[in-house]
Amino acid sequence: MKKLTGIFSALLVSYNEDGSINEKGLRQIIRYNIDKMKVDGLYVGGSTGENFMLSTKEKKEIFRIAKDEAKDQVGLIAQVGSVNLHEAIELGKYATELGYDCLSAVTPFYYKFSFAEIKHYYDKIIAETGNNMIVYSIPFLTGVNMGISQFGELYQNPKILGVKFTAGDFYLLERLKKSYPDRLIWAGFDEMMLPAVSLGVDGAIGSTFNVNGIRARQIFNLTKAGKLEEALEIQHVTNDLIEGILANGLYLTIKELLKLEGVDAGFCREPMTAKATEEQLSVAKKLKEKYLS
Ligand code: HMN
Repeated sequence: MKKLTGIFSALLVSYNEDGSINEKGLRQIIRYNIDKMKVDGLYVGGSTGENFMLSTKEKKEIFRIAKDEAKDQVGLIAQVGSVNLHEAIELGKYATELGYDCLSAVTPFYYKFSFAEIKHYYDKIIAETGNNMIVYSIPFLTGVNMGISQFGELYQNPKILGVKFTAGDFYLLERLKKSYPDRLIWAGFDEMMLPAVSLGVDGAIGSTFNVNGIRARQIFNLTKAGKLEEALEIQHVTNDLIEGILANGLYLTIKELLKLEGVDAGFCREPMTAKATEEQLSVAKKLKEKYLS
């Protein structure tokens, strides 16, 4: 198994204007992440891949292409979570057969599942696939908030390696690290990387690393080395960039930034706005000139 710590890009997917997968563009995004952003790995099938708007067949196709392009060059995590447990298991088996190093699954969403149901969901995916698992916790999108004791119950399953923690609750983050020191934590908000790393996270998984991966690594390494002032300088610049990206449309703008680097990052998938307006393009150009040249 490849190392799963460090800087992992939440992989963007290139779509054609009709919403179909642009395989050539997807391969270019993967190459850019590995060759230029020098990431330690890829988180495939996450929010950033616009995954929750795709069919099972399309999700599998993305897992296949990503593994075929990345081979064993970097760590690969497959996000297989779905409100349809049968789909999550099918995807988990598929990604495991392809050789993904680990699975991840978003907490089941939309319905108000009980904690017992959530635990059953993870235990069943793990039992059916035999692979390791990273819990994907993103309460602001799923509405699922788990506390320290609930994580402890999930961690009774030894195949759960830890959590991708996309939240700003640093008290919970600190408590998790202290209570379960053998479990890993990946920071999920790129704009809060410094405080998360200072509290001891083991890795970070982010959308903006597709274009800002070098700075992300600097923040990670400097913070780990205790050089907080230097790390903060880079976090400030990073957050100016992220603020601009968020205000202009998150995935759409990162795709435009990639296109300005010669990567065919394509369109977004409807119902997200598929194509950037002239105004959004011009903002992306300014962001590129100011922060990525
Ligand atoms: C994924 O599932 O694709 C990512 O792991 C999600 C990641 O945590 C990103 N969150 C979302 O896009 C909702 C962040 O990188 C986020 O985009 C960034 O911090 C800007 O807010």
